[in-house]
Amino acid sequence: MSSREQQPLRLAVVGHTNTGKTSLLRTLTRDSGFGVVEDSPGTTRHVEGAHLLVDGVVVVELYDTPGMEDGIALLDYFDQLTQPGERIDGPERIRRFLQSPESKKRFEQEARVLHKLLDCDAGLYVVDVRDPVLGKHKDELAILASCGHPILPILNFTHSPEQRLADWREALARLGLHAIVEFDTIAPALDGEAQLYDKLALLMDQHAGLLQALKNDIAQQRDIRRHDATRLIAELLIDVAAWHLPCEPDETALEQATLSLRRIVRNRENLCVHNLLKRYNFNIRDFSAQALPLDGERWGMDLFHPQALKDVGIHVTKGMAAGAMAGATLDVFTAGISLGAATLLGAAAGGLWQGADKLGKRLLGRLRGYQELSVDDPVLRLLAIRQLTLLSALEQRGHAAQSPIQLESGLNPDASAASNLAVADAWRQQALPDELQEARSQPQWSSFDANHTTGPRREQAIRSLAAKLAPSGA
Ligand SMILES: Nc1nc2c(ncn2[C@@H]2O[C@H](COP(=O)(O)OP(=O)(O)OP(=O)(O)O)[C@@H](O)[C@H]2O)c(=O)[nH]1
Ligand SMILES: [Mg+2]
Repeated sequence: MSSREQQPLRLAVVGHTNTGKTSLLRTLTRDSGFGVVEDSPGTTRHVEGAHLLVDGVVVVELYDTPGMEDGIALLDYFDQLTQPGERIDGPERIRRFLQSPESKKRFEQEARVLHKLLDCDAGLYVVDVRDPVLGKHKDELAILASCGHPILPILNFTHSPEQRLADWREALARLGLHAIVEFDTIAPALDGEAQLYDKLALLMDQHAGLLQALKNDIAQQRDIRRHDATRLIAELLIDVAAWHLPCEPDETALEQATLSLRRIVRNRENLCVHNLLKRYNFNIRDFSAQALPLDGERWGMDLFHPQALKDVGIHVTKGMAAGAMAGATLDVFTAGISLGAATLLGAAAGGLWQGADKLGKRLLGRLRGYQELSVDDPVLRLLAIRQLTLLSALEQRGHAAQSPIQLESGLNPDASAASNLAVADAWRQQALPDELQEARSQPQWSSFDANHTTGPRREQAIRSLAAKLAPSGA
C-alpha cells in the first residue's frame, strides 16, 4: 500500500442531533458496541474516536460528535463576533467563536463539534432525510462548511417511506454540496461503504490511494467472512449427514434415541448460529427475541417440526410427518445376511473407503442385528436453508441495527427476498449434493461419532460443499 507512510485520514462525523451519527460509526467500524444510540436528541455528549485498520495499520480515524441543535442562534452569535465592515474567512470566524465565552456555555456542544471538525481532514454530515429541510439545517451546514474542509453529506433513513430525498438534494446543491452519498446505517447496500469512500476520494484526491486501499480491504474482508461462513455451514451439514446413532431394537430405546438425536442436532445448529453471528461481529442479542435452542414459532420453529419444513417449501413425506420418529430414519439390520454377503460387503468397504477397520466394525455390528438412526434428508435441507438465510441477513445487516434479525421473509418461498437466495432454492428441490451423499456412508466424519476422524477426504468434502453454498456471484 503506497499510502502506508501517510498519516491516517481524520474524519469528523457531524450533523443535526438524532440523525444517526453514532449509528454510522457503528456500521463503518462493524462494532455494535460503539457509543450510545438512542432515539432521542442529545444522546452523544462528547467526541469519541474509532479506528479503521488495513493490515493492522490505522488508515482512518473517525470521530463521533454531539448533534448540532440550534444552528440559527449560533449563526446569529457568529455575526456578533465580527465588527461592522470586518471581513474574516470561515475558519477564522470559527476560531474566534471557539475563544468566545459562549463556546463554553450556551454553545458548548456546538463548540465541541466545530473544534473537532477544524482539527480533521473532512466532515461526514449525516442527514435524516425524513426531516423537512429547515432554516436550522441550512444554518448549521453553512457553519460546518465554513470550517474550510470538504463536507460529504450522508443521507440516512433513505429506506423510509417518509424520505424527502429530492428536497435534501436540492438544498445541498444550493449550498454547493454536490457529492452526496445515500447510506442507510441500519441496512446499508452491499457496496454502500465503497460508494462512500469513492465519493470521499473525489473530494480529497490526495487521499485517494488510502481510500482505495481501504475499499479493497473491505471487499477482501467480506469475501473472507463469506468463505468462513460457508465453511461453518458445510461443517454443520457434514456433521449431521454423516451421523448414525446406534440404538437397541425396542420401542422405548428407539424413542429415547430419537429424542437424543434431535437434541444433539438442535444444539449443533445453535452452535452454527452462534459461530456465524460471531464471525459477522454480531451478538446473540441481534438474533432473536427467543432464546436458543430454537423451539418457538416461525424461524425459531423446531427443526424437527414438519411445519418448519413446509414453511420453507420443502416437500414433506408422510413418514416425516409421523410424530415420534419425525426427522429420523431408522436403518434396521438383521443377522439374516449370509457370511458370503458379509465378506463381500467387507471387501467392498475395504476397497471403497479408507478407514475400513472402523467401517468393518460397523458392518459386523449390523450383521449381528442392530438398528441405527440417521437424520432425514428434509432436515438437512432445512438446516442448509436456515443457515443460508441467516447468512444472507447477516451480510445485509448494519451494526447499527437494533431490532432482532428478521428471517421470515427469506424463509417464505414466495417472498421477493427468497429470489436472492438462489442457492437456498436449490436446497429445496434438487438432489442433495454429492458431498452429503458420501457423508452418509462415512459415520466417522461426524464429530458426534465416537470414532470421529478428520481425514483429507472429509476436508475435501467440506471444502467443495462450502463452495457450493457460496451465493452465486460471490
Ligand atoms: N430505521 C433507521 N433507524 C436509524 C438509522 N440510523 C439511525 N437510526 C435510529 O435513529 C436514532 C438515533 O440514532 P443515533 O445514532 O443515536 O443518532 P445520533 O445522530 O448519534 O444522535 P445524537 O448523538 O443524539 O445527536 C436511533 O434510534 C437509531 O436506531 C437508519 O438508517 N434507519
Ligand atoms: Mg450520537
